[in-house]
Amino acid sequence: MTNSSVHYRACNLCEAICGLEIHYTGHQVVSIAGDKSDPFSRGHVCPKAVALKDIYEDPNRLKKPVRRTAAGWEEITWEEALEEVAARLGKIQASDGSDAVAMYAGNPSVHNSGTYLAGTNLMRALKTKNIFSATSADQLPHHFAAWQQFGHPFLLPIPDIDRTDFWLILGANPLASNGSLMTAPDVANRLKAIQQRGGKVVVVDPRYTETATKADAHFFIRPATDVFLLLAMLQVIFEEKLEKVPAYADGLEELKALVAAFSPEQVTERTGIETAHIRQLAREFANAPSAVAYGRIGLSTQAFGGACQWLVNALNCVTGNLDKAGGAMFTQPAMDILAASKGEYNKYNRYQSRVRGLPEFMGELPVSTLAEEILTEGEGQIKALITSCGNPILSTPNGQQLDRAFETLEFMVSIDIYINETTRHAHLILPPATGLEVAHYDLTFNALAIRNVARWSEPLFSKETGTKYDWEIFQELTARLTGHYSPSFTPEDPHAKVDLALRFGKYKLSLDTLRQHPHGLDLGALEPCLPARLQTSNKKVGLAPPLLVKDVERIKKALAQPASSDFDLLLINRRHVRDNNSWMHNSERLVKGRNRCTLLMHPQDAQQRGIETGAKVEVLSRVGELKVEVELTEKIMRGVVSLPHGYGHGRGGVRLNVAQAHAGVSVNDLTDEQVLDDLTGNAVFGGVPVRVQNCYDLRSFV
Ligand SMILES: Nc1nc2c(c(=O)[nH]1)N[C@H]1C(S)=C(S)[C@@H](COP(=O)(O)OP(=O)(O)OC[C@H]3O[C@@H](n4cnc5c(=O)[nH]c(N)nc54)[C@H](O)[C@@H]3O)O[C@H]1N2
Ligand SMILES: Nc1nc2c(c(=O)[nH]1)N[C@H]1C(S)=C(S)[C@@H](COP(=O)(O)OP(=O)(O)OC[C@H]3O[C@@H](n4cnc5c(=O)[nH]c(N)nc54)[C@H](O)[C@@H]3O)O[C@H]1N2
Ligand code: SF4
Ligand SMILES: [Mo]
Repeated sequence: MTNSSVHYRACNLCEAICGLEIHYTGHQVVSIAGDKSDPFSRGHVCPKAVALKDIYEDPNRLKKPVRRTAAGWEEITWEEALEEVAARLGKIQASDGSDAVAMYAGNPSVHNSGTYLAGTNLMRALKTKNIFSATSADQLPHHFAAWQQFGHPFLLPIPDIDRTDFWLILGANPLASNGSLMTAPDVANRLKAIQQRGGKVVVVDPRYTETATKADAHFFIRPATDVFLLLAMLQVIFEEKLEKVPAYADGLEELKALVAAFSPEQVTERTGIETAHIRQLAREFANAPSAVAYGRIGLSTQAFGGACQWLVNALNCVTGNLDKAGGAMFTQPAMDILAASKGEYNKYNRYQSRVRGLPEFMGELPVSTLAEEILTEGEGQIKALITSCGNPILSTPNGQQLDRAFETLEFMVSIDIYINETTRHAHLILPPATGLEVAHYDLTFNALAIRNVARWSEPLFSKETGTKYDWEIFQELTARLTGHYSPSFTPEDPHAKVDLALRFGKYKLSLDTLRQHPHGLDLGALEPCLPARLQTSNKKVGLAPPLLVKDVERIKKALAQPASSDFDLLLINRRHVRDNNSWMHNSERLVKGRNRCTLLMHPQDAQQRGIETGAKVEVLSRVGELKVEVELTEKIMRGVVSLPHGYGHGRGGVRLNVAQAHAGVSVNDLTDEQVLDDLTGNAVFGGVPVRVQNCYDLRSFV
């Protein structure tokens, strides 16, 4: 490595934002390792970091705009592509109205500051109500609860795991996912440190996960019943007078009255957790010197996602653990996205989706309604679609229906680096420079980190001649769509905004200061900041906010009358440390080894159905069916089966050579776009009713 140069940057692939030390010569990556001098990640990386090299070198990655023709994809110039996109979108909006053009923004939008900063302007310029994103298949319930309880959807409490004495993890598997809405690189060692200082970690999950194996206790819970468990824990805490409620909390008496109906006895059967265990869990949580409940995607993507996040916040608050070291705390980031977005996101139900009448939240509509908005004729029908950084075909409910819907679009353009399951439907694909070629400041994840941190990443390699950054693409499109384009138009680097925000921020930093700290800056542990930082009009934390209180009726109904179904198993999802949603299976080093796209099933459930390990089974749900290899394990609860999310690369027309050789099946060919968290509109992936049978059963039946 003597002749190589070294570059330091943050890994932008997941929320852990690990510091990287990259050795390179010329335009060749020699090695990628953890940056031991990064005070936050301390040298930690996961196997995905090295895949940044694979993405950089990937022969399937697009570098020039392409147009779909009868003879296949043809490369065209940027000028031609951008003109065509603007002209076709403009024409459709002129004849069918603004809403006829929709946009979907996917997850990497928030991992790429250029995209994030420039993308919203394009959304605004479209003047369409049909804005969708991965948010409504992910963390929307967290924003909803934060808006209702703390006054701003981005005021998200972060578990202070470096100081807690009791970490209750529900519906999250940070050892595989590396954490979410909790930027905490090296979560495995942080978890171990809790135990080493005498603390405790408890996991509640229908699967005995990688995180559960490291925890002090694990409880199997029946999918989508966490809301009952949380209500019962609160009931015990109030009944036994274990609460320590801060003065700035509002609605305590109302909350007490609401939870009274949910004793452990009432919820034990539905949750599958013994009453004694619920009581003990509530007591231990309330009596710990400090404790924090943390519920992530397994809690958000269920029928009571919003209520679950409300009750997690309530549990932290009434036990005196909100805004306290070792509890759930708020960040005070160097660039405060809260200040930058005051008023803009506190919006709910200003308009509804056309077909199903689903409410808007934060300027978006639920992605579960995208297909029907395209397929249902009438005024306001979606005729054209822009996707950016997204693969909704594999990542949102009922992917097969979306496949059919996208086929009918008059025009579709994708801003993306690959021809994948979604973008193969596009008429044009506009590929941005990405990864090691871009500058990056983690606007979102610095603001969700368990310490106040800041870091700036310079591009390692200059982008190739003739390629464009995502922000250049967005700005050129926006200018054309709004009539502000002229041949002299020059896009402006949006990171100037970051510099400005840093200068005016709490720590008076600047991009130059950050450049002098290539390993990142640690700005200290999270500090108490309530009630000052609250954005509610009465400067109080709402324990019983009106929209959530209203949802309790639905919860009561669900407890009294469990839905009956012809489908006798409940499907949940999982992540593996070498996956990243749907888009990193084109790296050989990440997909090699044993087939990971298997259906996990309990041996007794298998025996009942005459299924043996390694067998190919048929999985059926209301919306679809697929065939997959089964893997028997006692690490999954009886009555529950699990598939990974993000596979299904076997669809025709995909150009991902490595991923296609490890195609797997898409769990979202089974998930149901009609079943939502009715309160927030979030997609439901946990507890999808399915039936599983040997493939030959079906043949003999026919
Ligand atoms: N059943 C089920 N479904 C799920 C989940 C689940 O757990 N179970 N998880 C949900 C969650 S949490 C999320 S966040 C969503 C993710 O849903 P999406 O964000 O829609 O999907 P991804 O698979 O992340 O696709 C990312 C896309 O971005 C492209 N891309 C990568 N880097 C760049 C870049 O720099 N610029 C541009 N323009 N494009 C880029 C990739 O090629 C890919 O097409 O999926 C959700 N869907
Ligand atoms: N390696 C890897 N890392 C990732 C990603 C990835 O795809 N791969 N994706 C990134 C993204 S976009 C996100 S949002 C985060 C998500 O990060 P996490 O929230 O940690 O996601 P998962 O690992 O899917 O963990 C969800 C857990 O919920 C459980 N679960 C399912 N249903 C229920 C239920 O009803 N109740 C309870 N209590 N548990 C349930 C599942 O068994 C699973 O263990 O991960 C990020 N990091
Ligand atoms: S944990 Fe996340 S941020 Fe860290 S190296 Fe892996 S993918 Fe990158
Ligand atoms: Mo996500």
